[in-house]
Formats: sequence, C-alpha cells, structure tokens
Amino acid sequence: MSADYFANFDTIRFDPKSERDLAYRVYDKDRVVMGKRMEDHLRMAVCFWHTFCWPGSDVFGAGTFDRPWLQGTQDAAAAAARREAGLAFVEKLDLPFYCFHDVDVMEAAESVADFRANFATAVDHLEQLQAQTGRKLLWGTANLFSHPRYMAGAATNPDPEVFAWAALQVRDCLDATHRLGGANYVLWGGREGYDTILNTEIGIEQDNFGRFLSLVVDHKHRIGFTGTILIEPKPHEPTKHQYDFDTQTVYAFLKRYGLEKEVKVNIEANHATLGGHSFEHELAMARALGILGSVDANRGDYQNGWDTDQFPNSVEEWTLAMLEFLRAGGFATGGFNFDAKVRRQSIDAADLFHGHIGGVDTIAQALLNAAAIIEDGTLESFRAERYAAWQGELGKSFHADTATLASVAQHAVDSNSSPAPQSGRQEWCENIVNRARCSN
Ligand code: XUL
Ligand code: CO
Repeated sequence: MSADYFANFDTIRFDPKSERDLAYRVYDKDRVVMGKRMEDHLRMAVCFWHTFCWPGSDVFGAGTFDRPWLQGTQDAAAAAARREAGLAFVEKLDLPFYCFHDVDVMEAAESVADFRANFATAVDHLEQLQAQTGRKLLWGTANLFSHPRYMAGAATNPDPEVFAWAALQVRDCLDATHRLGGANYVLWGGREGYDTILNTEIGIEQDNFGRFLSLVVDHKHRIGFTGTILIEPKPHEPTKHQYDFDTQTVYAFLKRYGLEKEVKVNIEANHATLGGHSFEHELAMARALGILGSVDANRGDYQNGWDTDQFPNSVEEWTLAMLEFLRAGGFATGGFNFDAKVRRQSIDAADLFHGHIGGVDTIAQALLNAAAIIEDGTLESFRAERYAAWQGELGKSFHADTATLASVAQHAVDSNSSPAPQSGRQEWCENIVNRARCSN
C-alpha cells in the first residue's frame, strides 16, 4: 500500500519549540491574522505532478526517486497508488487542498475511449479518498502539453482535430473538477505559443485560443460550476514565446475576447521572474486589474533562466508579495499551491516533508510580517498620502467628463509654477519592511 509509505511520519503540527525538524514553527492554522484564520488566508495545496509523478529525472539522467507508486509501467495499479499516496501525504501535512492534471492521476491511454474510462476511474477513486481524508481540491487542470499530439499547441494548433482533443480533455476535466467540489479550474497554456514565426500565423492562433476559452467559460456556466476559471501566465518554456506572457498580456487577451469578468489569473512566482518581473509586480498588477485568482508558490534560481520550481524559502521576498496579497483582500476561491519539487538528490520521503514544511512556514511568516506592516499603518498612510491629491478638487476635475487635454493644460498655464518635488522615500519604505521581521 503506497499510503503506508508515509506510515512512519506523524501528522505535521504547529510546534514552535519542537526539537524535531518535522513540525511547523510558524504556520499555526488556527491563529487569527487580520480577522481570519491562517488556514483560511493561505488555503495551501500540494500538487500531484512534481511530488507524485516526476521521478527525479532531468535531461541528462534517469529518475532518482525510489517510490512505490513509480514502480513498473504506467499501469492502473501505479495510478491508484499515486492517488492514495497523494491524498495520504496532504493529510500528513495537515494542509487542506491538492491540485492535479488529468494525466497525473490516471494511467496513460491512447484512444479516446480508454482515456475517458481511465480518467473516470481515477475521479471515482479521488472522490472516495477526499471523503476518507477530508482533503479538498483547489483546482483541476488538463495536461495539454505532454502528449506528442500537442507538440504544436492545443487550442492554437494548426490542426482543428487537435483542438477537438483539447476540448475533450478540458470538458472532462472541468466536469470532474465540478464533481469533486474543486474551487477553481486552471488553464496553463503549456504549448500555446510558438518556436519560430516562420511557420506561425499569430492572428489565427490567437483567434482559436480566444474561441477555445470562450467555449470553456460557456461550458462552466452550462454545468453550473461556480468555481473560478484561471489562466496561468508564463513568458516562455516550453515554447520560445508563450502567448500568456504575463498578467498584463493575459488581461489584454481577456478584454479582446470579452472574458475579463469571467477569468482570473493563477500567478506563479517563478513564471513572474522568468518574465523579467518580480513576483510582487505580478500580484500588484492582478490586484489593479481585479483578476487575482490564485498563486502557484515556488521560486526560481538567480543564476539560471529556467523554471526550477523550487520551494519558496525567502521570507524577505515573500513579505513583499504578501503585502500585495493582503491589499488585494486575499483569496476568494484561490489558494497557495506548491508548484514546487524537491531537488533530484533529495531522494528520501523526509525530503518531501522538508520541502513543504519550509514553504508553508516561509509563507506563514511572510503573512505575519505583511499583516504587521499593514496593521501598523505607517507605510499604508504614506502610500495613501502620496496619491491624496487625486481625491481632491484638482485631481477629480481632471477626470470630469467635461475635462479636455486643453482644459487640463490650461491649469498648468494658469498656475504658472513648478510642482513642488516630493521624496519617494524608497529607503525609508524598505526599512519599514525590514523592521517588521523583528516584530512577530
Ligand atoms: C508549468 C506549470 C504547470 C501549471 C499547471 O510551468 O506551472 O505545472 O501550474 O499546468
Ligand atoms: Co504552475
């Protein structure tokens, strides 16, 4: 029984004075922060793909992990073992949620009939396991990028037959997510992009992508799914140029196809940094645009340019992100999903715990720091004060329907003076953030 793989591990609990490694030192799920329990703020999830499907392989070498559910071929027994191990692990971590791709939880199948039958078996089993373990589904998603049929994209494939296969997978996976009580449904455009413009018609691909997303949203309403549809931006990898480059690009795409009220973003920390942004920039942009949905929690590596999907471990960086998160009002249906994997040499069962415990405590500490900064109010007052003139008579008059470029320009002519420069006080702001580290 693969669930027994974790039999020697106790459930991970909050125990700040523990002498053992396997305890949360900060994450106290019942602690109330800014009026909400930590567990309800953070809504953390374990992902299937990195933790239960990836064997520890890289482009130079084979898998290094010796896990019972990775033994043998991609058969039904291995898939069932993965499902059991997955839910058992989430329960041991005492986290509320998990996430999956359709292919993560089922055995491989080539024909449509086999694919659907295998996935249906997996969903039945997951439903039982959810009831047994009390764990919930944060989001489901269809893998539209691993199978060779998707090598030239799914919804953006030049071949409509591939578009139909993608529709089949998303329809079935959205139905399954609905049945399992999932809180969201994610679309990461794995190969929705291009490698060379020499063979690519961007206009046709964009229209097909927009059409696909409209059909997904329509299906959501047809089946009565009340969760949120999320797009996960990423600038490149696997394709050279991914269409869902970043939050701002996704918003423009949603606007163009009239979907900006229907779809939000699932922001991934490492995708933000690959796009040349900071993680907090992407969160701030999503907040400004009103489309912050959920977060894939991980980090990249400063010395290389690919998606290393490491566990979050910088409280300093995450404090900046959590400020934006709290200002946005936190999650409605989203959560923090550990889209992160232990390193290839971290082969022990304990390493899976260390990775997740470290990530959970990093985010929990950042939440405490950000809450302390916001509750203290100094930084928030400064920010409000900086823009206060826009609430005054002058600022409002520039937004009045009667204002024209000429009337606004006339104000400068009439006042005939230079605006008084104001310090942006960046270093002082940074000091306020650093001070919060010592206060809780
Ligand atoms: C890929 C990635 C995916 C999505 C789900 O970079 O982040 O795992 O989160 O398809
Ligand atoms: Co992700």
